[in-house]
Amino acid sequence: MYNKIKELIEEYSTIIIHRHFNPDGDAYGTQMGLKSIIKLNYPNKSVYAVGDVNQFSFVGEVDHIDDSVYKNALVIIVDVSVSHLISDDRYKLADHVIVIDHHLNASNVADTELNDPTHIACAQIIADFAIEMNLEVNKEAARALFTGIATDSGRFKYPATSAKTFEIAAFLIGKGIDIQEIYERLYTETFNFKKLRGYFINNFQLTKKKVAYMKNDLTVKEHFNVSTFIVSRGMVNQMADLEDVEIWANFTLNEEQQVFVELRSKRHSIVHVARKYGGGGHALACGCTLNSLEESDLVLNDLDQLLEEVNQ
Ligand SMILES: [Mn+2]
Repeated sequence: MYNKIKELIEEYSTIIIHRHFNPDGDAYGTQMGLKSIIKLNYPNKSVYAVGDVNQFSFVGEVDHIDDSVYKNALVIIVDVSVSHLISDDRYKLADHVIVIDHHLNASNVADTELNDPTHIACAQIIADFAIEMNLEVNKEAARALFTGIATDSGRFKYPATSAKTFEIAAFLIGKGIDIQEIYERLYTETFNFKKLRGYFINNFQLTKKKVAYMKNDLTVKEHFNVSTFIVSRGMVNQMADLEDVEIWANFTLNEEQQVFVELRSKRHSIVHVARKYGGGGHALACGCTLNSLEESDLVLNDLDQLLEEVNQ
């Protein structure tokens, strides 16, 4: 599959790279790292990165392009497979769409698909691709890809972190990147963010099977002046690393009266619960969307039942 992707990159003169909404370090890092690698190895090609921006924009600048650029272009979508999560739906205008992802979802938009969940980060796939295909990687690309790997692996801590992860990290560090600069960017918090963490630590609840959870109505984001995304995905792991807590869940209402659900588990796969409610993701880190905070109890009941079954 690496060969096929390289051939497609070589075939097209215009390449536009997409990724998911609310980009995390991996989505951003993969996108910017791939853009740098293609530009470095194929200087005559026009390469663009598009999508919404947030605090991870230190990794690289997005491009603002006209619809006409998509004519006869190759689109590469990274770190996401399914249409409703892709930032900027103009990928539909492209001549050919490649999806490169490591989530457990089949793509509904790909002409060519590479999905390898053995990689802890999509950025790890891109680095592996570059190494295997003998493509040059410069410091700029290495900085972006290292950011992706460091963030999606929870700083080299999550279970899918492998020997390969460290080999690739070593390769990227060898390109002269400043790890301290990257970590300072990743760890610096705003005053509100720090206070919000304290709020979570002080207020989470437990079900009878000790699923830790928070239900957040709109007052939480308003009080701390942060986005729904920060309250939701940004805060779920404030309930991690708790004694006797195997699973934790974060339910966050938004202005459209939808509830974003973030589910995490220490060791038991929970992705089937996310899928039951129309969501998906990784075995131990996944999510879904509900129509009201009351429905949260259905999810919590399913998680309690799961723990009852696995602990029998
Ligand atoms: Mn990822």
